[in-house]
Amino acid sequence: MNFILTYYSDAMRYIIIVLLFWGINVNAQNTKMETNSTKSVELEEVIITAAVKKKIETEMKMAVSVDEFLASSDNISFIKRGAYAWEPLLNNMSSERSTITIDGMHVFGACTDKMDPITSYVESNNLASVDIKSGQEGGMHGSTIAGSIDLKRKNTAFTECKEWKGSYQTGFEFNNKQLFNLGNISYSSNKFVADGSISYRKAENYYDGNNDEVKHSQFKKFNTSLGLAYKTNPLSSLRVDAIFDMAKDVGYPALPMDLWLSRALITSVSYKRLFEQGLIRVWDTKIYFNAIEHYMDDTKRPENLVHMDMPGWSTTYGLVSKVNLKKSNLSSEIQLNAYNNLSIAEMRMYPQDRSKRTMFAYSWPWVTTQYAGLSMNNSLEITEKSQLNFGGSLGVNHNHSKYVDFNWIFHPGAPQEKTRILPSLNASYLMNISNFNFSVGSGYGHRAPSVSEGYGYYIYNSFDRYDYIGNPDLKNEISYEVNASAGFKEERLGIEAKVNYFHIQNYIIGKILSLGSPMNYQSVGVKGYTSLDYATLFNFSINAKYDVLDHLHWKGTLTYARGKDNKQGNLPFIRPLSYQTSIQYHYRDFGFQTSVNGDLDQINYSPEYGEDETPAYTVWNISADYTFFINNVRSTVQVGAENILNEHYSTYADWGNIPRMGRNIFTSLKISF
Ligand SMILES: [Cu+2]
Repeated sequence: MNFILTYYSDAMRYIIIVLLFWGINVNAQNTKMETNSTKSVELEEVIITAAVKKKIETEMKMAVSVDEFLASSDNISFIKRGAYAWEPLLNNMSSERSTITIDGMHVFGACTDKMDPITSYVESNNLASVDIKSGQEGGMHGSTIAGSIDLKRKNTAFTECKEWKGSYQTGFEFNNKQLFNLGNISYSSNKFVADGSISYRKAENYYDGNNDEVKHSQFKKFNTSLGLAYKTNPLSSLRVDAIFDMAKDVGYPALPMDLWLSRALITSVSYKRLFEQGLIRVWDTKIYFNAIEHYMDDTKRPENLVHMDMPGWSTTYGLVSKVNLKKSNLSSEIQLNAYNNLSIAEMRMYPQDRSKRTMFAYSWPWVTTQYAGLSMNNSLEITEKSQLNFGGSLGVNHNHSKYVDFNWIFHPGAPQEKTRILPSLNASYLMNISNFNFSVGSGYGHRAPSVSEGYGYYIYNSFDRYDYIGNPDLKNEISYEVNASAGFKEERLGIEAKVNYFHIQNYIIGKILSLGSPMNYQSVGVKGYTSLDYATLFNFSINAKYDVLDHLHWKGTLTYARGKDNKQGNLPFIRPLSYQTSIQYHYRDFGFQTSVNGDLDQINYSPEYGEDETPAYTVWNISADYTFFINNVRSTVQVGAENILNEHYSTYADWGNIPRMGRNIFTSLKISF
């Protein structure tokens, strides 16, 4: 696999470099022409994608990382182990409880310590949008409890005339000396489309609010992607896509080790067909393959007396096939998901002398997960002002552990294979009354334990300092969910409140095991994954925006969450009351924006799961930009500062209370043609 990845990376780099130069040459000679004569079906499709498209930038910053962009969504929070690869929590639930996909493709991280959430394998310049769905509404891509996050890649539409488009972004962030360069190019014609992107980021250690260096917080990331589409006939097209991502020398200040190298190759071939009439409107099928390799490194930490190499590999192939149907006032979407994943993680222990290996174990003993599921979503327009959405899915999940002996140490006689049936149902009702809109909904769904929860062996968790052991016999986690929303909208003012409540049966969490001794000298004991009878979770958010003047906009968000176990104890990683407010002002080609965000005191923390009380904090940010044109080239420059007051803080979800970045001045330039 190593060989394949290296080979692909070199080949892809070459192709992209050639494409980039070719693009620049051809564009110089190409005169642009406007066209209105696209087919109606294609137009319809373009409009749909245009409506979904949301720029990957936040109010404050036009050049953001994928993590920074996700952080601007009010139902996503993060566990942070450093400056890189934050673990997204949807509805205050850990990433095992949500499905995170790239264009519907399942990709699984190769790190037992969650250093590599899927969001770390894409880059902001190869994404068009991120589709976040809460709870069982997110069940289209497979079984879930918290919902789904689908990262949608850039995908240029066919055009009547030949067209070249491109952009280049560069920037520098002063706090951690982060330099980034992101380039994009696309070519489109009537028959053929090509999208290419390339990016490189390099950052050194960052400094906290006391101007102290946070050691081991550096990173380097290279990412490139290529997509080629060919129109096989006026209504169908074939597309090939690939992403290659490589991170090197990434520090995780909150963990006892760093990352030496992680590589991902994510590929797919898809076929899409549109239908001009009849019940079926769109049929979209994709087969995919992705391979991830992950190598940790603890040799740069002087406190480690014994060294452990913990490499991991995750290989997935799968199929997604989707049809969109429409008949009078009912539109439906049916999706078939099937995938096969193999997760392997090794633990090799060495004394100072690396020629003597003292121990070997599989922390993921070659665990295969096979999943196949059929999902359906329907939306029925009852009247012009009311709509009923309903759907469900049925999935089969099969696990196999090749080296089951490791699982037998704590669970003697546990079966080597396990098959689970994962059903899900959801319904919601939406209504508009003049300027008001309301919705109520409900959901029910199962999920299978993750590879670590089911089959993990001595996975060290530096947050509570326990080694975790998986249990192959865990029951399915079962979620019962209700949700509601109410909104008001008029010309200048918009306000929306959302609430959801989850009752999760067989909630999976680690509990101290009396047997077994810790393997790592830093760990204080062994915990086994077990099921609580139930746990409950409540999330609330309110969003408001107001156009004070034509060019002066205000926005505000307030979120609150509460999570409890079956004994009314607090669940870990639940965000305290948090707020965010921003003002944006435009004058001609100038833009100014300022924002304040923060969390209140974390009162409901959980000492049982390693948490302590985190005090309140407030962060103030400011930025300004200027846009100008030179011929047809649009350029924007931006200068700003995050955490202007240099507040020294860490959030409730900062692993090991590592302090966050202090004052950070950032500059960026974006050129697009
Ligand atoms: Cu790792």
